[in-house]
Amino acid sequence: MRIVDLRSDTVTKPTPEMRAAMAAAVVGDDVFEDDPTVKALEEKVALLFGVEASLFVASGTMGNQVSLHTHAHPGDELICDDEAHIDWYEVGAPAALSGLQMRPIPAPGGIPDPERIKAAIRPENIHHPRTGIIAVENTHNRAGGVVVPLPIMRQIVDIAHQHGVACHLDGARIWNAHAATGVALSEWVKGFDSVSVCLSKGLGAPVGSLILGTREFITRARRTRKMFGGGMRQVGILAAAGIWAIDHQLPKMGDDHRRARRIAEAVHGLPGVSLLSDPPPTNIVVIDLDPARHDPSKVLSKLNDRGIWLVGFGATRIRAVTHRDVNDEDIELATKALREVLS
Ligand code: TLP
Repeated sequence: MRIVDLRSDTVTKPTPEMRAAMAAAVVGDDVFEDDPTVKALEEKVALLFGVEASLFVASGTMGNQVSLHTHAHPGDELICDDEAHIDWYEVGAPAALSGLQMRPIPAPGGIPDPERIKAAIRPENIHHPRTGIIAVENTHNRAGGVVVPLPIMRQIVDIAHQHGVACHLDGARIWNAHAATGVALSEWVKGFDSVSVCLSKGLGAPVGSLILGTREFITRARRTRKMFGGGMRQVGILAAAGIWAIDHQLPKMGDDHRRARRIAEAVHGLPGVSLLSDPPPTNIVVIDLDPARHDPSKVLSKLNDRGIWLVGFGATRIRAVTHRDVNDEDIELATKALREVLS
């Protein structure tokens, strides 16, 4: 049976061309900073985003956590939104690894309110934790791939800096914000003190993320990465996949967004079905099911029986994510199955 795997954009497998680039990669020991392919990737990404430097890390979680740790002082407070990946899916790492206290702020629709963030910054007082970091996520995963508008990002960065607070961007899918809006990657990261971007989501590389920042920040982040066990050796074989992904996949990301809209159109208006964002702004489709009509776990298992894989995304919610390894034919199979199961 043909499987259409829409569980996440992390499920892509390296293409034969990507594998060829990996096999041909010139490598060295990256802890000694002499892997030329890692260096080439880090320089390419820094240039693309208009920042001084970047650092290859194993995952998006590592990118976020190495960044947070490099900024943090134990006992500091970390402000993020209450649906942020950092809060939901990173295993409590800010507290466990960096001694950070979480201060999640509601952000309806995934769009943080700069005024609410400003109000949450702690005033100077011997009793209070110090507000150390503000983190923003763009595109926003749990909000259904929503693009946080550029003016909001800029306002948050300004507020952070006016209060002497570091600002971090979880830009795992910032590529999708760029593809959806046409706004340059460099604009999306402007002003942030650190940014984490993933190669292993919509770009379809098998492994890897990068941290972006000033040369001084990246030098310190390199030490944190080593402390977290993330110093890798002949890792140019993975960096080569990343370079290939940026060159070949970035220009095609709009196709994923078009396919996500196709899924949304197919389920739009079905009884007991609503979409968190309609139309979906990027490659994530979050479908809300009325529990009086649909049992999400049964829906998922019936879809599974038809070879269409989605994930549960809350008690009454399922998620489909489009990516390089699903084509138009796969989307037709998925929409047919979704209509059958949800009608
Ligand atoms: N998200 C994964 C799961 O962890 C939920 C997914 O399937 O969407 N930031 C954001 C915004 C993410 O969505 C993810 C992964 C990460 C960071 C972490 O990346 P990895 O999985 O590489 O550690």
